[in-house]
Amino acid sequence: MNPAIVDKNTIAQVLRDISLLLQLQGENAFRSRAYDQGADRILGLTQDLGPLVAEGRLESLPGIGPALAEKITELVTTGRMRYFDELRAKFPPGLLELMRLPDLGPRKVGALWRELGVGSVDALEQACREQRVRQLKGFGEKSEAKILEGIALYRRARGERKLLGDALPVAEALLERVRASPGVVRASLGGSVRRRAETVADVDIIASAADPGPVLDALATAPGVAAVLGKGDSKCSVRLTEGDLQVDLRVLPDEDFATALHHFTGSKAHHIRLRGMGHERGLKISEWGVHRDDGSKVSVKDEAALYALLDMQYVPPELREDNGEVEAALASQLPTDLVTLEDVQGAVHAHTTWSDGRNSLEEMARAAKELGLKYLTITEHSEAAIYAGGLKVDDLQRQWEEIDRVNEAVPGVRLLKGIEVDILESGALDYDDRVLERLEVVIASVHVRHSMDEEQMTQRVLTALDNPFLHILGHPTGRLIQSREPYPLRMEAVLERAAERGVAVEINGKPARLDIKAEYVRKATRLGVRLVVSCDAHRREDLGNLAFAVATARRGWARRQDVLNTLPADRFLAALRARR
Ligand code: DGT
Ligand code: CA
Ligand code: ZN
Repeated sequence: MNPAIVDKNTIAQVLRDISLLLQLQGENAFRSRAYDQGADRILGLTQDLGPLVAEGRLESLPGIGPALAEKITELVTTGRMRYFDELRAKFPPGLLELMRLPDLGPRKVGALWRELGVGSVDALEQACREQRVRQLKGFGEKSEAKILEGIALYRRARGERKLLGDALPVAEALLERVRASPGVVRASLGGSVRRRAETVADVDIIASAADPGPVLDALATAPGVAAVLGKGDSKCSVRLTEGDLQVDLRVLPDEDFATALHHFTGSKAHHIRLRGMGHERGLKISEWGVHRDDGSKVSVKDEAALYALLDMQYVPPELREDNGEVEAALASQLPTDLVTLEDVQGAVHAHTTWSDGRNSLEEMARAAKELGLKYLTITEHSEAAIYAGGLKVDDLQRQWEEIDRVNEAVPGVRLLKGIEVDILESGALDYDDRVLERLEVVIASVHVRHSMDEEQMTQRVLTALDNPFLHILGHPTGRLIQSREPYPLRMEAVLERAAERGVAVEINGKPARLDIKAEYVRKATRLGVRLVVSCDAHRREDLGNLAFAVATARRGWARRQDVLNTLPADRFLAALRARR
């Protein structure tokens, strides 16, 4: 079994839940603490869990005894832990959720349950409204109000759409579990996750199998499932503990797989267009497949066949938004060489312990090499970025020496000497031109003073673009999805100037940034702006952000030749230097 099916986060969550349930049961603190410590140990591991489990080395880790090691091994190798399942079965299923409310731990939840029979968030809300909670020892009128506030907060957080970066890894792990379950012929993610939307409401999975039963069970019993919301003959919906994410799985006969996958991938707007085109050809396209006017069913073996039926090019999921892809596909003008993750040769934008990153230069180099990357641009913050440990000019020389050492020590991957230099309020860059000209990769970004008006901010960025030593404009709009609006900026003018000056524009792959967004990527490519996909890494694991930058590039119809870091290192550097 693929160890990724039960990742470290899920294991830690299961161990923490066991600790909570033991406390609820009134066990001594010593026993429950062992599980919390185990969870900490697992999360703190730098090595992969797979080999540790396979070689029976788990219990050699401090803090993990033989009994705990055995339970974790069972979870990793079978996807279940009987001890946890039995413990969980002793309580109403909603109790664990109650303990996730702000200010409610095992002691209070235990009292609410034993004294008032409260076993779910809804029941607790009702008990507070009926003023029954204040009658309990240790609770009062004030705590009722506070609990109600906490419930509202908790529900609001749950109602929010999730970042793709949080949902995708969880979705992929569950997809693997579905794939590995008995009788599965094909399986895929669907919905907004497959289209790589910036945020998603839930995860959709579509699978084919002659007998859906065991496949639906595989999801219902997956570790990390907080509640099974519904289970029928062909569909199962669950809510996960992690991020309160809902997952819908549909299992169909394989002959219906392609059309169902297409339907549940969406978007709805894209479907509506296709349905209209089907109609003109005497074909009825629906959730149930493609039917002729006489009611007979057209066999559709895969999604490509569906588009072929409509005399159009295949449309990749990331483009299915009805913003021109249908017309382009009919006219055979859809790009067939959209950039892929495999095309990307090197990662742009990485921080290390030299500024506000968590891993050393050598650790980052090794991690990049493991991912098959040929180069990584090291771009620490500059002097003005005091909050982020920005480098003084003197530091640069010493860092270059270390980069040279690492480049010798880790063959096969090359660290490029760069900087993420602050764009000051005036539009000047934070280092002197004489310093900038010695760097291989110069990214310039706005980090402070977001509150300028549109005209001031536009002038600030345009001035920066005029600097002859600038190569790349970093996270150009400064937005943080769901938490910070982009600063006001005339994007059209910025992209035009970037095209004019030959400055590349970053597609930042950090899931909360995705900056520039897909819509601007499309504008940029139309204007002939050169792009880079970046990971904005502050730790090893962030190198994976490249996938989100590539997804954004694809959603913006960017082709391989639009993205400079699809080039080998030497040609990439030459392209950066070829300013206009
Ligand atoms: P989300 O979940 O809000 O992030 O976005 P989606 O696109 O994943 O939406 P979801 O999960 O409600 O439905 C998945 C796909 O199923 C959707 O993209 C298209 C299809 N679908 C759902 N409801 C309808 C509908 O009423 N009409 C049509 N034509 N398609 C639908
Ligand atoms: Ca969805
Ligand atoms: Zn930055």
